[in-house]
Amino acid sequence: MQGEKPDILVIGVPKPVIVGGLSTDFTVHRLNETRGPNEALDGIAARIRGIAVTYMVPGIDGAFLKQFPRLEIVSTFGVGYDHVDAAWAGRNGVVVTNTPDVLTEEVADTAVGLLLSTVRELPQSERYLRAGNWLERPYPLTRMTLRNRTVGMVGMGRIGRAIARRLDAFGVPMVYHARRPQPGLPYQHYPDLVAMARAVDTLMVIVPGGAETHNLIDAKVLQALGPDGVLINMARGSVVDEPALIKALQDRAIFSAGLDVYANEPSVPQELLAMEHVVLLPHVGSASLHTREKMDRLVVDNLLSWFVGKGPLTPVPETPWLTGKG
Ligand code: 8YV
Repeated sequence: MQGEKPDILVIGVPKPVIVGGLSTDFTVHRLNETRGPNEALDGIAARIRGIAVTYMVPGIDGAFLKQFPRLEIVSTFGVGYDHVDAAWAGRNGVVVTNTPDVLTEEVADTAVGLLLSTVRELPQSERYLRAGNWLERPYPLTRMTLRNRTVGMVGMGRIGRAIARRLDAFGVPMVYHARRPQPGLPYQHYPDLVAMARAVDTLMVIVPGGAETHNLIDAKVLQALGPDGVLINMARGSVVDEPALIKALQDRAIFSAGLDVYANEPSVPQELLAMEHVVLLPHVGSASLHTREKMDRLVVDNLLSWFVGKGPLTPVPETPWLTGKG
């Protein structure tokens, strides 16, 4: 990189791979993570040309971003970027990048693990053994099984396809709901989500968060899924109407749920915690050292690539780089 080092603002936990990776080529400033993104920027705002977001810090919106008159790029951690107003950035000539692909297989592995855990009650049977109950009698046979289930995929993007590949190998029939049918897929496409929920007994939710998918899984969808129904959410808490899900579980309108994400993380509703038959993971879809390091590295590499003039490596669709406005 030639000339003066660009000033980068790091928002969120100062991860070593990100802060260390940036420190040679950039002047790195850190926003105190405990005070969130809206604290006073102590006169550095005018110098900032790039922002690195190290996890899902909420509130990276237009009002926040417009404090930086020289801002060129926001490089955020995670494939989901609903915490960044990418549309505002796109309209204002700011590139946004995320970290797709490097987490696809890991999240798909976790999704299948959560599905199996939920239908075969694996966490519950493990708790049973630890409590010494096996010495008394065997764990009860599970009412649910993956055998004879049909999975309705809600979303068929990169991670959805990786999950589908795994379920194909398991011999599990699948159909999918996506805005448009996708060429080359052997599964039936349902344009109508309620109709798909009625036709299957298992939903695997793997769509992006944001306004378009807010409360997509509502009371009507859960009702259509029915009393043998299992809901797996690997996407964002915002995609599921959480109070409606709690009511459906309490009323046994559906049988169970496996959740990796919640509306108000890291807080999980007491009603869900109280349900023994529901499997709750603390948003660990991509959370291995192996994969998180690749995601952190991609946050850095997007900034490096941009500032040596090679363009962003993984821009989001709203970014001017793709729409030709930049
Ligand atoms: C992360 C994710 O756990 O990539 C995503 O969209 O949800 C996960 O990989 C998330 O970004 C939390 O920081």
